[in-house]
Amino acid sequence: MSQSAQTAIPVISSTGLYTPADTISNEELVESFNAYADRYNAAHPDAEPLTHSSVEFVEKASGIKSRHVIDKSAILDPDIMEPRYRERPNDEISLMAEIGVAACRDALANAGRDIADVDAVLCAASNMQRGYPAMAVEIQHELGMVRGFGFDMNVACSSATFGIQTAADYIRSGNARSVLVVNPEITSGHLNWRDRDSHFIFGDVATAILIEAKDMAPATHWEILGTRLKTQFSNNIRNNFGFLNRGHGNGPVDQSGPHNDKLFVQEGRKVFKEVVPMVGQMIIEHADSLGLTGADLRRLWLHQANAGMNRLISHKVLGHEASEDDSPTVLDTYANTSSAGSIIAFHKHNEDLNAGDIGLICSFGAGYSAGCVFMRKVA
Ligand code: CO8
Repeated sequence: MSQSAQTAIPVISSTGLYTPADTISNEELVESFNAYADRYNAAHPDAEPLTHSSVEFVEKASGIKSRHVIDKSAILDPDIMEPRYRERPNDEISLMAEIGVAACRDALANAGRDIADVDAVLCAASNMQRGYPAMAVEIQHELGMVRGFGFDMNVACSSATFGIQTAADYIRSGNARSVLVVNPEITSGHLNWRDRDSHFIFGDVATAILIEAKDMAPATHWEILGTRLKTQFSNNIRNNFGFLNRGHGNGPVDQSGPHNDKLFVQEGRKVFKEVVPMVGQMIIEHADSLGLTGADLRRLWLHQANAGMNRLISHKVLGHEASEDDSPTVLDTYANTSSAGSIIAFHKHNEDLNAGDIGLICSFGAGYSAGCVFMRKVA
């Protein structure tokens, strides 16, 4: 790499989005859960009875009204309550790569970028469809990249921001000049739709972010001013699904009941209370290190997990109640899409800003993990 490549400034050239056509409203979701609970209670008269879910609770506690999923019919069938995806042969693209490719193509088109210019693909998501070959390598192949490299990375809800910092570091060091970070999140595959505490939380989507050296970026782009990552161990959000589970000798897991510890579980109230101050403090300290205050920030694109969390974090950072214009939400229609949430918010709500405006993409979630990306618009 040349000397100029080693000192390149990383920018976000574009983003891309793939949204599944199927949607599930809170009303549909709660109706199906309550039918399941009634059937379970009738079939298990000696067990602790399951309590109905409620549309009012879901919207009030989370801000979620609806979510997109790849296939709604089996999820809503009280006799199944799991997604059903056709098993694909090895010579057909996998489902996770397919939706990732769709988001990447959208990002490439939005930047007017030829795939031949792209050096690397990082597939950054909460769950990977398989161990190997890496999803990123399959996406790279499907996009028609005949050089470069790809790998997978998982930092749960913070996967996208960790991917952005990794890509930005490659660009600063000269190891790459154009990097696609792609976040295919098929959360429906790892959500326990029979668990009243969490059945409403997640949705499916894929996002992609094209991070490039400034000298090759399109005229309109977002210059990355600084990135910062943080992790702090917590058991409050867990996913115990893993390849060693069969080694425990417990036999097949009973899928019929409401609680299945091999799927997503969390202590939502504790997460809320612990993550809000952690993230607020992190944003303020990072902004300060860049010579910025809340008053300098035109918009916050926060992780989309809970509307109340975002209200509190925005208030702490901006010093006043945030409007939808200050801190847009997509939670109402997409629900929590893990790492993709803040990127969807950015994708849908950045074009109206002006040259010189400064904004922040911020993620937070399991680990705990959190990531900040401060940017200035260039147009
Ligand atoms: N319907 C009706 N009532 C309900 C329901 C329901 N569906 N669920 C719970 N309740 C009841 C409870 O039983 C409780 O009743 P009681 O007071 O009588 O005991 C009452 O409502 C209050 O329950 P909670 O305290 O649990 O409710 P909260 O107000 O805390 O709201 C939330 C729950 C919405 C989950 C909230 O705590 C929250 O959003 N917390 C933040 C969570 C968060 O940000 N998590 C991040 C996780 S995502 C991530 O990092 C990576 C995940 C990777 C993807 C995985 C793919 C699947």
